[in-house]
Amino acid sequence: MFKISDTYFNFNQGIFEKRGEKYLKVKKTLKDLNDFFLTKKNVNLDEIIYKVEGVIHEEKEGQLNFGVTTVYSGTINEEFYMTKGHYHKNLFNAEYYWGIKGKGLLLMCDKSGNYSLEKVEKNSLHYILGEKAHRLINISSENLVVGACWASNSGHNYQEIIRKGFPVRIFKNKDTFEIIKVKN
Ligand code: S6P
Ligand code: ZN
Repeated sequence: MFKISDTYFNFNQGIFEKRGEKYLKVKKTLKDLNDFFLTKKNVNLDEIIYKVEGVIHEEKEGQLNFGVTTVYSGTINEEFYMTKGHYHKNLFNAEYYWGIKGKGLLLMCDKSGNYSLEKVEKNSLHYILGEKAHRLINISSENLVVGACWASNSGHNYQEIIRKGFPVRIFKNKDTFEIIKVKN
């Protein structure tokens, strides 16, 4: 049977040009992220920090999800906009990220507190091993757009991040970024 895909994705721009049946979009505001930034800013809680769009399948073994995350540009009390960051509930499930637009960092850590930071930019490819928590941070004045592919049954464990956090945080310092170590 000849068929035209129900989804078209522009890999240069990170835009869904045709949205199929499994297309999903979520926006995360400061209200959703208040527990994740180091300090609170209780004004404008409706400010959008990032959005995730994707082709999301049932959480069943063997299925794959495809998505794109857009982290907007900005800071909360000098800490750069970022995603919540998570471990996978299925801890051993790995994931691919790749840079599409903008400049950012991929912060990863394990439960023993070992961390690494990778520069994310157009065409950079990142393999996130299972057991590594992962967070995207936008360190520039334009949107950071990052593609992702992961197993549909991975799940998200945010509780561990709220409880313990990542070992470092990324702050704006003049025209660049500063890595601040935090006590957990
Ligand atoms: C899912 C994948 C991404 C993130 C997205 C938002 O495994 O890693 O789609 O969900 O980048 O990040 P977070 O930490 O708020 O879920
Ligand atoms: Zn993930």
